[in-house]
Amino acid sequence: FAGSVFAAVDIGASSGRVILGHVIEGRAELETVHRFPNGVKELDGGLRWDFDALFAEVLTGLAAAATAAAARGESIASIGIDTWAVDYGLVNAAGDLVAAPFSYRDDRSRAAVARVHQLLDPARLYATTGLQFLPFNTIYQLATEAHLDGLQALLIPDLIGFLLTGQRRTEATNASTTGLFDAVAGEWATEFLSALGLPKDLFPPLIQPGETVGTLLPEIAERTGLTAATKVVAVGSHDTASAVAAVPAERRNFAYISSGTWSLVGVELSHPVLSEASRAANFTNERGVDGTIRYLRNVGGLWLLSECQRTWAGEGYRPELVELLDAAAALPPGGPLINADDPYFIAPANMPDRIRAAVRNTGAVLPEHPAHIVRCILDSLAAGYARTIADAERLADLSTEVVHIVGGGSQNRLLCQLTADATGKRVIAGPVEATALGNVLVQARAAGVVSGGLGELRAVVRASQHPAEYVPARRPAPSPMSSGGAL
Ligand code: ADP
Ligand code: LRH
Repeated sequence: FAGSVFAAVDIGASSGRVILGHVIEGRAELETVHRFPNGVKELDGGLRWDFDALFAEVLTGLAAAATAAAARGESIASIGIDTWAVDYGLVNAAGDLVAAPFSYRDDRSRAAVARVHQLLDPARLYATTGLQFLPFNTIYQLATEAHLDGLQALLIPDLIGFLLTGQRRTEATNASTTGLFDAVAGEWATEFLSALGLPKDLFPPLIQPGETVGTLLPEIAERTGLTAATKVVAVGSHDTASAVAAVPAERRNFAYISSGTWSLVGVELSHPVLSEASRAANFTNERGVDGTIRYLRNVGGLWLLSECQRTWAGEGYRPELVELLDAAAALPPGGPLINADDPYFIAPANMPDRIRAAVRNTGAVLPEHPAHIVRCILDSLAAGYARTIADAERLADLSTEVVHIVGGGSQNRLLCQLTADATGKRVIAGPVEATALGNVLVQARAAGVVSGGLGELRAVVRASQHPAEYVPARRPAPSPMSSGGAL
């Protein structure tokens, strides 16, 4: 397979990219050939994703990938697709998307939660799906749909795969975020579909990471310059599943934080934890690559920060991110904290005001300057990470020695240091593009370029990058001279 490269289409809530991945002699090299912004839009009376624009970016990216590969005398062996979870597009029998997919940030699903819970007790839902309650889980979104007859729901990466190949499948790691997937059996929880009056074949059949979805439709091959024999291979199509697959862990006892728009904080298990205590702590048992369980919580994320930046930019204040982070780092520790998980922060509206209000509710005061808001966000995230890792250790009955931070947020040195301080554990930061790397590695394994399980894939990640390390700040040693209070 010398000379084979793989294309990863990786679209997060804040940006997308098409990346070429080479895996040669146990090392992976990534080359970003196309990058584009993403975000929710007010469209047709709701917060939606501009899917037509996203799909056009995917085609532009694949064309750029074809050109870049050809320039090196290589050919693209396959394409893998991953995006954020939970959301779906509805497709009719003719294969047309009937509307732009809603975003999980649209609040229409909130009203459906009580209705779903009347039909399906939350304890029963958790015992089967093991899914963290989030008001936007697919199950609640589907409960708002008035007409589903003759339609199929395709999760976003599956929708892209369908438009590329004409094949309809549901990739299993992402299926596990719907609230309609049995965490133990690894199959659809069809009894929940029937209880909600949803068609049994609402979702296409499952496919596992590493299996082939299909080959490119002739018109897609023509538009991108790829050959029609190019395969689309299922990867961990839930972006977090691909990111966790590329965590460069050396041993088994590690915690991870996939840090971007959201922070997905947890551990990897071989079996789900479906206890009431786990439900009370709102932990999720999402499916990982190779049937692993991503036992984690969705803790708030850098959405809080990027939304503040958006608001400030609207007011004419546009500092570089690094400038804001440096100013926040210069502030003393011990400032006010908010609960970054509060659903209050889900919608896109004036974030600095909402953070100030949340701080006021705790009885504290946040000074006016943006640096204080940034520091409050990062302190609150780090506190949330520490709490969540401690909860995961307790609930899954294990202990971790190291915290791996991957994704865009792994570049945030202040956040990494605050996380080391709050957890008291060593933090290893990177890769930034773990998601695309996990995507590429699953394709490379399907092509026979690498072999083995997640341990072997992670060894490739370790051989391919230089992570940054953060050690917990040493607490000041108690001084016999100090007048009191020091521990
Ligand atoms: P998603 O996949 O959810 O769109 P990413 O993993 O791309 O998110 O992470 C995006 C976030 O990473 C941004 O909101 C930003 O806070 C952070 N980030 C990106 N670049 C940097 C950087 N150079 N330094 C610090 N943080 C960064
Ligand atoms: C991160 C993510 C996360 C989900 C959220 C909807 O991009 O996929 O794992 O909880 O988006």
